This record gives sequence, C-alpha cells and structure tokens, in this order.
Amino acid sequence: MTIKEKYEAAKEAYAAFGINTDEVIETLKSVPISMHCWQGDDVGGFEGAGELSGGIQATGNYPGKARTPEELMADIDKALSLIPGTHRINLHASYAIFENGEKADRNKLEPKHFAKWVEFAKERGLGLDFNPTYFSHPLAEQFTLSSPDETIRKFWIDHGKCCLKIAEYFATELGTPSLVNIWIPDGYKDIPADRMAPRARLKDSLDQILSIDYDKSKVLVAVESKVFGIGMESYTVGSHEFYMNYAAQNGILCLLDNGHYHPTEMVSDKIPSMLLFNEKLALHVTRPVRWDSDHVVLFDDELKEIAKEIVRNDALNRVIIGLDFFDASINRVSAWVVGMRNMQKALMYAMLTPNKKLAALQNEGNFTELMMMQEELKFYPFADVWNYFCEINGVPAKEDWFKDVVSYEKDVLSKRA
Ligand code: RNT
Ligand code: ZN
Repeated sequence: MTIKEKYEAAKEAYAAFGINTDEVIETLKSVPISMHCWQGDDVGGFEGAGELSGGIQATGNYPGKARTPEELMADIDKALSLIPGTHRINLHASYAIFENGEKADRNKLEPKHFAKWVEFAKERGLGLDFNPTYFSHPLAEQFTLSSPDETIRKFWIDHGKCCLKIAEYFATELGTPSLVNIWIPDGYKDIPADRMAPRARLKDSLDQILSIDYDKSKVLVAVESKVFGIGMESYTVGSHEFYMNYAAQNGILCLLDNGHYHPTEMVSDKIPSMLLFNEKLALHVTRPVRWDSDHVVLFDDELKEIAKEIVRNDALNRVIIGLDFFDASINRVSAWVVGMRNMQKALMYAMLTPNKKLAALQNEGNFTELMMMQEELKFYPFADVWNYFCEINGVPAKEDWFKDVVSYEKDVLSKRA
C-alpha cells in the first residue's frame, strides 16, 4: 500500500470519531514551532569561544558543530528541509553577526548586528524570536539583573533594552511579532541570608527594561523561571512565583520550560491554569532527564500531554511553542529534526484524539471506559496520517529523512575540523 492508500484507511478510522484528518493536516501545517538556533553549536554563539556558563551544560563532542554564521545557517537550512511546514527561528543575543571587524558588547547591541539573520529569515519566510543572553560573559559570573553591583546590573539592564529594540526590528522587517524571552541564571549555591533583596533588584531591573518605548503589538516579552541550576542549587532569583506574579502585574507573558520544575511537577498540568488567566503563554519544550539536562525532545508521554492541553483547549494561537535542548553527543541536525518532528507529531496526535468524547466520559464519571479508550487510541493509525502529512508537504516520511542527514554529515559536517 502507498502512503496515500494507508492515509485513506486511517482517514476512515478517525472519521468514525468525527475527526476530519484533512482538516488536521491543514491545521498542523499552519502551526509554527520556534526552532532554537543553539542546538547547532552547543549554545556557543559567535562572540568567540567563551565557556558556556549559567549552570547549563551541553555535554558531548560529536564532530561537526557549526563554527560560523554561514555554517549554522546551512545546518538550519538542512534541518528545515526535513521538517514539514514553515517555522520560526529562535535566536540568542550571543549570535550577533559582526561585520567589517566591528564588535559590540552585549549592552551595545543594535539591530544592524542581526541584519544577516533578518535577511536569512526573509528569504525563507521565517519569523524570528529572540533571547537576551545573560550567561557566558565575564559580567555574568554569578549575577546579572539581580546583581548587587550596580555597574553590572546596569550593564544587563541595557542589554535587555537593546534586545527589545532588536526584536522590534525583527517584527517590523518580517511582519510577524517576535517573542523576547528573558531568562537569567542568577542564584546561590548555598542557603542565602537574604532571599528578598535579589528579587527586589530583579523586579526593578525588569521594570527599567520594560520602561523603554517599544511596540507591544510587535514585541511579546516573556519571563522564564527556573527551580535550580548547577551551582545555584539552593536559590534562584527568578523563581516561578516571582515571574508569574511579575508577568501578571505587568501584562507580559510567562514562559514555561518543562525542565525547570521539580521532577514530578508537570508543565502540561500548568497550561490550562495559565490559559485561564492569560491571553498568551510561551513554552520551552525540552526533555529533562533527572535534572534540567535539555535532552532532545522525544515523542513521550509528557510531550503528548503538553500538546493535548494546547489542542483541546483550542489554544494553538495562544501558546507560543519553542524548543530548548542542546545535545552535543549526536549529530546536531538530526537532533533538531527529531525534536521538531516530535513536537509536530504530538500536536497531530492531540488533534487525532476525540477530545470531546473523552471529556464527556470524564464528566459522566465513566472512568472505566475513559481509561480503555485512551489506551486503545494509542494504537490507532496515527503514523499513517503523519507520513501523508510529510509527503504532501514535500519532506521525507518515516525515517527516510535520515539518509539526507547521513550524506550531509559525510559531505559537510565531517569536514569541519
Ligand atoms: C536555561 C533555560 C534557557 C536556556 C536558553 C539557551 O535553563 O532553559 O532557556 O536553555 O536560553
Ligand atoms: Zn529554556
């Protein structure tokens, strides 16, 4: 049977639940996922070989990581050619591209330092999202926006302000709003003597950053909390409560990273609560293995639950989905493709679930049938819809994309010494 014939059979199976697979395919095609540039070079950036700091780690030394903007862009192109649909690229400030020997520190970054990225995005019809980089910098040794040193704190406030202007430029040039996500690594290894003052300074820093004049219809600002980091085990300034309150009070977004909570605490469960109180919500989808390890996103239970919460609450236009993982131990293009396709698969899986019927079983208290049905649905021919989706969007179905990665590794990546 061809992919198309299998699809036709699957279409009938889902139609029995009132699910129109043609519509699912149309909808999924229009959902952009923001692909993080930093999987391509282990969060290195282009400022020149500093160590990755801030309590995050990219472990492994698989050959072929991108060393220049040209290499990173080529690798992104390769990955995107194997991912169905049109997406977005998520940049970090540390990926500024300086030309003609010019340099600018993070507090002096300007839109022109990202002109090459805008050109890249324009040619491909991609949107751009952005992140100030509050790590891997001599002034980010322990504290940034919460620093007790006013000179350092000012430096990072200025960095935040520059980043809003850069994102505004992205949005203007590309005709699509840009998400600016603020994450800082600030925290203490051991029991602090004062938990309030650093947070008060962070609050003031955010107020100062947001006080600049920027177009709120073009720039969506989000804040990303975290429970702990390596070397900041006892206390992080930017905790969940801190940012949730800050975002609510200031009309900005929360960004939930599913590696940033206690191991049995699930982001999927937080999504509906956030949606009840916020027009929009941003996500960093990652895979924490025992800690915030940022493994490649797999098609696992929590990913499926996250996708279900987005889909069945009709929130595809309200949840801004970005990926955040960095595995340096495997082919990085493959890592992107696996993670991106899995995010899409999870959304499709959620769309191919008879959500109303299952909710009715819940409301009737029919938990026996609910469990049975949720289990049986796992064996419905979801893969046949996925493969057809790939085929009609001009990318290889099943594992067929991988041979492209293998030849790219042979012809391009392996030549990077
Ligand atoms: C770190 C945060 C943050 C970073 C990226 C590189 O724990 O998840 O989002 O991973 O900004
Ligand atoms: Zn994150």
